[in-house]
Amino acid sequence: MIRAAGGFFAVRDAGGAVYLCRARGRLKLESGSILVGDRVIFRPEEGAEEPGGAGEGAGVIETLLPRRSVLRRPPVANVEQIVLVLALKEPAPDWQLAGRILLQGEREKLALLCCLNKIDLADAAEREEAAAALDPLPYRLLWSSAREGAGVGQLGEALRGRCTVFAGPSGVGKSSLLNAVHPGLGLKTGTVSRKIGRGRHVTRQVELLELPAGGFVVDTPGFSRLSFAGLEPDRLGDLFPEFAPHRESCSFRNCNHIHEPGCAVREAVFAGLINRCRYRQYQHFWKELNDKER
Ligand SMILES: Nc1nc2c(ncn2[C@@H]2O[C@H](COP(=O)(O)OP(=O)(O)OP(=O)(O)O)[C@@H](O)[C@H]2O)c(=O)[nH]1
Ligand SMILES: [Mg+2]
Ligand SMILES: [Zn+2]
Repeated sequence: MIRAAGGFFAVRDAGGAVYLCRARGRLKLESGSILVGDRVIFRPEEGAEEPGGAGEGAGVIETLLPRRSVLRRPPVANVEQIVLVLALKEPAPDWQLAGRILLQGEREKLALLCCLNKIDLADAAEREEAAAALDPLPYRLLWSSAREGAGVGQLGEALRGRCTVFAGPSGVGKSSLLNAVHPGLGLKTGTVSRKIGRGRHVTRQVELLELPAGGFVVDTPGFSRLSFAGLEPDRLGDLFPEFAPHRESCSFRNCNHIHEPGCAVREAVFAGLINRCRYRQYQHFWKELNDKER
């Protein structure tokens, strides 16, 4: 399924033809039960085997196939990789939101790439600040400018042959970067409000696009809030990959790395081996999850 449109689901078949489908019975009851990226079995409607003049036929979705991965926000199924896009400026990076997106990716065991965009707008101090926020993190980092073309070639390489979702706040340049990689996509891009320093939610829907160089990409509307659902606080530490080399050495087997004595993760934070901001984020998320449980 490549796009939801007014109660219909646009489904692309193996040959690239697109069918506007209704969902059958049980499948359509739950809203959001079929996500962009979902693989489905569908039956073209009588007389619609040959997609019409607009290149679109009609059909009915019969079955939803098992998912390899699912993200809640942006809502998308079966992607292999998340490109988290942040702008160095206009709007300034939201590390808290970034952390939440990374956690979703870790939870689904997806490849993660952080793209710091709009480097053309930032001075050296601003770049350093961003680098510090991400150091040392086990994620691939790409500095880019959709406007001037920096990093665009590498981004194209990272997308080739894979199924990737772009995620991040509104106005950071997700659609602009995709256009820079593949000008033929012709995605609509917007402006950032000077007054409130935020994007204007130009991309309105989640849409799966085929890349000319092979692979698929999902452009998504930016968002600014993301809450955790169904995540146990005990599991949170597992989703911070930089804790992994240390947590085996914690005195307690089920250490929460909050205030237990002999916590090797906290020691690593004090020793500068784990990014302090990321650890603070961990504390913050842990508290949030515990408050929710109670
Ligand atoms: N200076 C500069 N501006 C950029 C860059 N990338 C994007 N922009 C501008 O930032 C604004 C927002 O870009 P979009 O691509 O629409 O941002 P988006 O992340 O897709 O936003 P939503 O669709 O609302 O989520 C546009 O005015 C772009 O021209 C960049 O690298 N440098
Ligand atoms: Mg966009
Ligand atoms: Zn610990």
